[in-house]
Amino acid sequence: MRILSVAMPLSAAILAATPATAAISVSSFSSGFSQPVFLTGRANDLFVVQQGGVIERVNRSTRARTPFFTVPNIESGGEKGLLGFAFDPKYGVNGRIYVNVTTRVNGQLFTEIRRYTIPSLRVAPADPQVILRIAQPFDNHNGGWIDFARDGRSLLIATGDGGSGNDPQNNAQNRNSLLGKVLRIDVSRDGFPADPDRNYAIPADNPFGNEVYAYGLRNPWRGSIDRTTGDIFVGDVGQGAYEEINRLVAGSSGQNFGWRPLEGPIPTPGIGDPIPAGTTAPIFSYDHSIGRSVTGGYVFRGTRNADLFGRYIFGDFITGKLWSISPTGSDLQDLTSALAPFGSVNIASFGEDANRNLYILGYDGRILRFNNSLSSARTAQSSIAAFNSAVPEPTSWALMLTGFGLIGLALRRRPADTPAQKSGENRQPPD
Ligand SMILES: [Ca+2]
Ligand SMILES: [Ca+2]
Ligand SMILES: [Ca+2]
Repeated sequence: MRILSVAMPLSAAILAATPATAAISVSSFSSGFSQPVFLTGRANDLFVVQQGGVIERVNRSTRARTPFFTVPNIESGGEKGLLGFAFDPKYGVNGRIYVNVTTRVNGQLFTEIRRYTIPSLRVAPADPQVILRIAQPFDNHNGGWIDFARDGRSLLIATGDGGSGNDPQNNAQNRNSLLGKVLRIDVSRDGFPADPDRNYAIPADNPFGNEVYAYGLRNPWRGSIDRTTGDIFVGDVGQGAYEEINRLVAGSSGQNFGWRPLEGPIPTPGIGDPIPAGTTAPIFSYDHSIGRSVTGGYVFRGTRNADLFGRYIFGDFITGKLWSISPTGSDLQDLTSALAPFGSVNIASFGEDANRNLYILGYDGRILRFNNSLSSARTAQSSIAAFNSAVPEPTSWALMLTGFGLIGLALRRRPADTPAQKSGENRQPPD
C-alpha cells in the first residue's frame, strides 16, 4: 500500500509557473452519437458506448457504423444509464461482454454489473447474468468505469458514494460498503452460491478480504489501467471545491483516497470529519475556478503521437479543459487549445483503440482523435526509457491551485446538492 501524507506545504503555494502548452492537434473522427460515454477498441473496430444503452461498432478505416449490442432494461438520464463497458479478455472465444448499468426494480435504483454473451459468437445461456447488484440510495454518483485487471479475470469497478451531497451515509469511508470504492472481483467463478446478487469470488489478494480494492472516493466516473506499467488511474469528481486524479501504483491496493473527510487536498468544506491517518493524496487536483467535473483519461501508449507517449491525458467535462501530466502528477501541460476548432466540448470520456491511440468523446455526440505529431518519428522505445527513468516530483501546479483554493474557499463553499442542482443533472453524467 502506498501511503502519502495529505499534509501539503501550503506556504510553498503560488510559487509555481503557469503550465506549459504543447503543440498537440486534434481532428474530428466521427459524430452523431447519442450521449457517448465510453469507447474501446478491438482489432480495427471501435465500440462507442452510449448512455441510453446502445453500443455501436465503428470501422476505424472506413468509419462505417454498425449496431453491436443494445443493453435492455436500464434506467438512463442524468447520471444513470449504461455507464461502463468491458470486453472479456477472452471475448474472441467466449463472446462475453460486461456492462455497468443502472436499473430500477419496484422503485429501487440498483447498479448492476451484467455479463452478456454476444449471440453471433456463441449461443447465450440465460442472458444477462447479473454478476453484482448494489442498491443505490440516491440517483446520482453512480461511478461508472469498469475494466479487467491485467490478471485477465479480476474485474475492476468504480462505484460512487451512493449520492446526494456530503456522502450522508458515509459510505466511502466504510470498508463494508460497496459504495465509494474501486472494487475488484473475480468473475470466473461464484464464491457466493447462496447469494443471487453476488455471482463472483473475492480475489485472494484483495486487501480487506472483501470486494474493496481502494476506498474513499466520491464519484469515480472514469478510470484506466496503464497497460505498460499496470498503474491504475482514477478521476474522482469533486463536490464544491476540488477535482482530482488518483493513482494506484501497480500492485498496490487498500488506498484511502480521503472522501468525505477530504476533498482533493483540503478538508471537505462543511464536513469537519477527523482526517483519517494514512490517506493517499491525489497525484493532481484542481479547484473549481479551473474546472468543475473531472473526466479521468489514459496514460497515452499509442503509436500516433510520441509527444504524448507516457503522459496521462485527462480533461474537465464542464469547462472543456484538456491537460496532460506525468504519471506522478508533475509537469502539467494545457492542451485545451487543441480543442479550439471544435468550440465547447463537454469531455464525457476518453477511449483507446486497439493500438492504444486516444479519442475524446464529446457528450454532444462527437468523437475526436489526437493527430499524428511532428515528432512521431521518435520511437516508443526511447519514450519508454525516458518514462522509466522519471523520478516522482512535487506537484507544484497542484500546490499553486491548493493555495488559490484555500484563498477562495469561503466564497466557493457549496452545501449538499440541492434539488436545483439535481435537476441540472441532465447536463452531464458525472456530478
Ligand atoms: Ca447513486
Ligand atoms: Ca451467487
Ligand atoms: Ca480524494
